Parts: sequence; structure tokens; C-alpha cells
Amino acid sequence: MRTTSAAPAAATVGIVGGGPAGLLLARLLHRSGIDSVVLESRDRAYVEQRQRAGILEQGTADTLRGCGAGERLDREGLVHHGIRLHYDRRSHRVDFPSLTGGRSVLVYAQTEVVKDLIALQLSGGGPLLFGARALAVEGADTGRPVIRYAHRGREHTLACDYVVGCDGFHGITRDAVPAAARRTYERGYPYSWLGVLAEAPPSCDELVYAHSERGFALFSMRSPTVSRLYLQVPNGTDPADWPDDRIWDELDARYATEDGRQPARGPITAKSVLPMRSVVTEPMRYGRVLLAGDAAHIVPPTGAKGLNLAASDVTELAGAFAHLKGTGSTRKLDAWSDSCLRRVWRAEHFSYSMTTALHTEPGQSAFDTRLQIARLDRLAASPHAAAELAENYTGLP
Ligand code: RFL
Ligand code: PHB
Repeated sequence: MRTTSAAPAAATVGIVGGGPAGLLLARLLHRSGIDSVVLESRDRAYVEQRQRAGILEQGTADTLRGCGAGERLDREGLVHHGIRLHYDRRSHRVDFPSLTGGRSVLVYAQTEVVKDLIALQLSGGGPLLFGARALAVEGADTGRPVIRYAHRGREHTLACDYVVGCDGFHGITRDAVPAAARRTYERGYPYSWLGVLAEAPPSCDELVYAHSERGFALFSMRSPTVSRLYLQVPNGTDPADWPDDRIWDELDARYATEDGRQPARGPITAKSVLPMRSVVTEPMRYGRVLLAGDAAHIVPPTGAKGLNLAASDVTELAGAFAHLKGTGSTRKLDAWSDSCLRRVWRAEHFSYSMTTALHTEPGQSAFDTRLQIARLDRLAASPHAAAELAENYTGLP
């Protein structure tokens, strides 16, 4: 196994952030014979245990398979052919294959994707340094940008042909782009999600997105014995105000069906509150610095797009670097930001639509609630309306 103790000083591609975007990019570059260094500020255990996404589009799963990270995903991932929309004490199933020409999604947690990619990188890839915090990226508009980073109590520099910021929403790479050269579009939401992990079998064999006047609830899963559940809560909620019984009672109330079925209960092993926001930074490239994944854009999690967008960004970017290496042409690299942003804005719109269709705003009028029900009724009644959801959810080409 390659050690991670050395502090490298040069790389063709310097990658800031060892989340899914950074790790996948490093694997894809390695496959094309392009060297890279990944700098990750946290330790390995933290990165591997951070609870986040659960849904992989087919395209994302195919990319993971293509870079050698498909074995466990194919063994343990759960193929889902649809989701349930639950509203007005009714349940409607959206069938993906019949609406999309055969597409489906895979339930395989981001924690597992990250574990698989880290294991591959450490056993046969370029350097991946944990506890390596990038302090600044300098010289974006020069021919040789530099990452200044701290590792094991000392400061180092990494000189690169290109730097890719895969350092998420709170990263520092974005600051390498002068404020005058970038524009950020942003929208907040007046609610957050309380996410919990429970040792309880999922209440349904598919994900249930539940609209309720009490607020939205999502019933997801990690395995046949572990549920991943979300409740809409007010911004600023403290998870300590939600003891386990309160969570289960609220899930029951939001899941109320005519047949009186209720989710199975079990020990809750993790609880956290996450804010919801929509953000896009344009352009995604400035000189020799590029921003990918959450570093460039955030979607509210209702549409399950964040991880998949990050994977699409770096898949296309790795292709552009391979094209540069093979032909000497920057044509694909030059087109990358615009090409990604078209996909990003589509996903922003889908995530926003799913979010506003299913959540109840504080003080929402009865009129607005009836409009939401009318919108959900339309999805239930019209294959055209349902196909729009199914195509976006399973991933547009
Ligand atoms: P990440 O995962 O935030 O990784 C960024 C990494 O950069 C590191 N870092 C630094 N490293 C070095 N120096 C610095 N100065 C650094 N600053 C930061 C961080 O430690 C971290 O390791 O971004 P990336 O790779 O772009 O991946 C994006 C995804 O994580 C994110 O979009 C998804 O999790 C969003 N999301 C979902 N996406 C889906 O596609 N499907 C889902 O079902 C889904 N569910 C979710 C979600 C996100 C959630 N949360 C918590 C926001 C459910 C939730 C609850
Ligand atoms: C999850 O399982 O964590 C999950 C699934 C679907 C979403 C968001 C999160 O829309």
C-alpha cells in the first residue's frame, strides 16, 4: 500500500478535497495515465462516515464500475424501479422503467462510494493525503497555479498544471477566482431536514416522499435492516429537541395512510439537521482553476441530485483532460464549464420543483396547499407529468 506520509510538491492535476468528486476525478485521471494529488483536510474515518446521499443514477453507477469501483456496489446496492409519492392520505407509485424507457436508480450510500474509492486510490493510485488542509490556491491565471497546504504541522506548496476545487460548499478554492470574474446565484428555503439513521427495516421497499400539512417526510434506506429517514423541521432546529419517540410519532403522523400502516421502529443511531439551499457559481473555470461538485453548486436534497451532479462534472472533466493529453487541444476543457452549467441548471430546477411541491412553508395558506395537491394529482393522473419527474430523477443523458 502506498504511504501518504510524504508531502508532494508537484502534480499535473492538484485536487482539493477528497469527497466523492475529488476521489472519483483522481480515479478517472489515473485510468487515463494522468497523475494527480488529492489533498483532504479531514481524516479518513471522518470522510468515510459522513452520512449523506443515498441514490445513484445509472450513469453514476456506470462511471464507478468503469473505474473499478463497481464490485461491492453491484453486490450490495439495491436497484429501485420507482418511488412513492404520498399525499392527502393516498399513495401513488412513479414507475421509472415504463416512463423512461427502462431506467432505474441504485440505493447505495455515499459513505460506501467514498470507502470504495479511497481503498482503490490507496492501493494503486496517486497520493491521497488526509489531514492536508488547503490554505489558498494562487496563480489561477498563470501557467502553473500553486496550492498552499498544511500537513502534519508544516506548510507545503503543490505546483500544478491545473487545480480542481472539489472542496465542497465551504471550500477555499472558489476564492482563487477574483470576485469580479464570478457570479453566484442563490436561493434559501424557510426549512431544514432532520436526518436520522435507524436500525429498523424500511417501511416500504421503495423510497416514500410524503407531503403533509405537518411538513415533508422522506422514508429512505441504507439496507434491508437500516432506514434513513428525514423530517422537515424549522431552520435553526436543535436535534436535541427531537428525542427518538418524538421523531417516530412525527413520522407516523406524516405517513398517515387509509390502511393505517406505520413505519417499523428501532434504535436511532444518528441525528443531524441540514439546511436547504440552491446555489450556482458561474463560471466553473477561471484560468487553470476549475470548480467541481458542491464547490460550484448546491441543490436541496429532495431530488437526490447533488452526488450525481458532482460525478457528472468530474466524468466530463476527466474526459477533457484525457483529450488534452491525447491531442494537445484544450477544446473540451474550454467547453467544460458551459456544458456542466446546462446540466446543473436543469438539476437546480428539478430539485427546486420537488422541494416546493412537497414541503409546507411556515404559515402556508390553505390555497397554496390545494395547489400542491393539484400538482401531485397531476403527477398521479398523467404519464406525461410523471415522465418528467422520472426522467429527471433517474438522470438525463
Ligand atoms: P463534499 O462531499 O462536500 O466533499 C468536499 C471535500 O472537501 C474537503 N475539504 C477540504 N480539503 C482540503 N482543504 C480544504 N480547505 C477543504 N475544504 C473542504 C471536505 O472535508 C470534503 O471531504 O463535496 P463533493 O465531493 O462535491 O460531493 C458532493 C456530495 O457530497 C453532495 O452533493 C451530496 O451529498 C448531496 N446529497 C445527495 N446527492 C445525491 O446525488 N443523492 C442523494 O440522495 C443526496 N442526498 C445529499 C443527500 C446531501 C445531504 N447533505 C448532508 C447536504 C442527503 C443529505 C442529507
Ligand atoms: C438518502 O437516502 O439519503 C436520500 C434519498 C433520496 C433523497 C435524499 C436523500 O432525495
